[in-house]
Amino acid sequence: MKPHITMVNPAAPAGAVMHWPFALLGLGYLAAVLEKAGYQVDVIDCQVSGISLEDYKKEIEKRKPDIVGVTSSTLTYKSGNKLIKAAREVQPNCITLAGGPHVTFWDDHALEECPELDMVIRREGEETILEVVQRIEANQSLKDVLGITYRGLDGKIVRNADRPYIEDLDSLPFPARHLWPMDKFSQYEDVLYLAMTRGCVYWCEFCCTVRMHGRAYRMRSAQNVVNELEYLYKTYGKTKFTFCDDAFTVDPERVRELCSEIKKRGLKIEWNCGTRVDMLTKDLLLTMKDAGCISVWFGVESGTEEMLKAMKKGITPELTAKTLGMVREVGLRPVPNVILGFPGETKKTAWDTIKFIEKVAPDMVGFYNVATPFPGTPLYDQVKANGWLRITDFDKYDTTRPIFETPQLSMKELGKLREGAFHHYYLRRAYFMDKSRRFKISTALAVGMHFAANIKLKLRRS
Ligand code: B12
Ligand code: SF4
Repeated sequence: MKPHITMVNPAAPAGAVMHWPFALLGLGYLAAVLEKAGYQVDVIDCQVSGISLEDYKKEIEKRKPDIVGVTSSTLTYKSGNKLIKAAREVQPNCITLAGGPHVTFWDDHALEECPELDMVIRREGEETILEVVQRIEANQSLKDVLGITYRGLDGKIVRNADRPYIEDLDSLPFPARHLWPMDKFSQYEDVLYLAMTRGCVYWCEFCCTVRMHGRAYRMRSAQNVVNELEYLYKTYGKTKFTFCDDAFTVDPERVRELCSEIKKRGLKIEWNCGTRVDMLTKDLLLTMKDAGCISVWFGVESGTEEMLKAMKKGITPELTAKTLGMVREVGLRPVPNVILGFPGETKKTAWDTIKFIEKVAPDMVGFYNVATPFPGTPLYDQVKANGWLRITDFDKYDTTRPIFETPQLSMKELGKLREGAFHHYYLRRAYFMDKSRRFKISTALAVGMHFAANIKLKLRRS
């Protein structure tokens, strides 16, 4: 009989700062590939349903899956392990799999820390999970399946060789969003998520993605992406989209093809995307705007040359300023993402960055993240090797909380810097004097709130 597979997204730990839920692309692609091969698949998304552990167990008891596959990031790793344990408790014969950007680099630890976990599927999962499920169905050995780490017959952990990445991304079916309660997402936002590319050629010290999805860009064709946009519009009636790519504009020609296809098919949509500051021209931005783009996310990371060098980001503050200026000039919104507290950061470099962000994106509050050492990254190795790691509880790795300290910056100082960055933004003269906000009660409230918080912060500091 064909195995029945339940895919699970664990809830974020209590107190973690999280984005609102949506149909995850990773799990969606895996489910779609399995469905296409004729398997019965369903999803329990604990973030979306908010179910308790007891109710989750009842769901597993009801569904009786033969295989349970849990996705996890570093932040949801521990919650994921609890769900694997619980699945085994109520469905003792089920086979348990884990995948995602945490366990890929924590495979042997995961198998040691969670005895109920049978296998880790490393990196890109579509081809591997299909082969694993087919082998389980045929009762065949898993010993030569690429991309898995598992327990051998003698109980020893075996790590098979890596699997090559999928080159033809058009060959993948669209994510199986129908397995999620899509209506429910409208209460948070009206946007659907998709991706055109996988991988990256840069090698930033803090980044997990390029080590997950490979040091090369793989791309879907413009036709294939617009087919998905059209399908999403027809199926869910949505006209707003976010591209989750790390460097959406890596191939300007592909982006132009995409924009021209959107126009050709007459799609009246709005979308945003993320990219690097060295991958845009004014002309490309205008083409994107004309095809519905409204804002562009950037990994700006820092406003200082020295921190950008330390991160091996491969950009300069000058280029960031120029590109963000260009984005504003053509009438799009630049959204800067910042990392504070990378090794080498001092109070001065952090404040230089905060002021830089306010200059290059004066209408947007920057997304100030705290440098977080995710396993598998050089940052993690550096922090461990120097004995700087202070928080080993992965439940705290939500990128808003300091995890390590360096000789230049304590965790307490870093926490205050991040808080200070937000207060500073709202207390600027520029914010208060902005014509669009000047006479609004909400502006007065925002400024008042941050003013009070700033005084509290200063009192605490003194
Ligand atoms: C969209 C996105 C989000 C979305 C959705 C998250 C998600 N889980 O999909 C939102 C906004 C919610 C989000 C939030 C966060 N994110 Co985020 N996010 C991304 C982003 C840009 C794209 C994810 C994606 O769709 N990728 C494409 C799909 C196809 O790949 P995938 O998700 O990796 O899935 C494949 C494999 O991992 C594997 N796989 C995954 N799950 C499973 C399960 C099984 C059983 C198997 C067999 C295989 C398998 O197969 C999948 C298909 O190939 C990635 C960067 C990236 N390019 O991946 C960062 C990334 C995943 N996020 C990251 C971070 C840090 C966060 C936050 C902590 C930040 C924050 N405070 O908001 C939170 C934590 C979220 C959580 N639930 O744990 C880090 C994770 C690092 C880590 N080790 O955990 C990444 C890698 C970015 C980075 N540069 O480091 N994020
Ligand atoms: S942070 Fe962005 S540019 Fe740097 S390696 Fe990761 S995906 Fe590439």
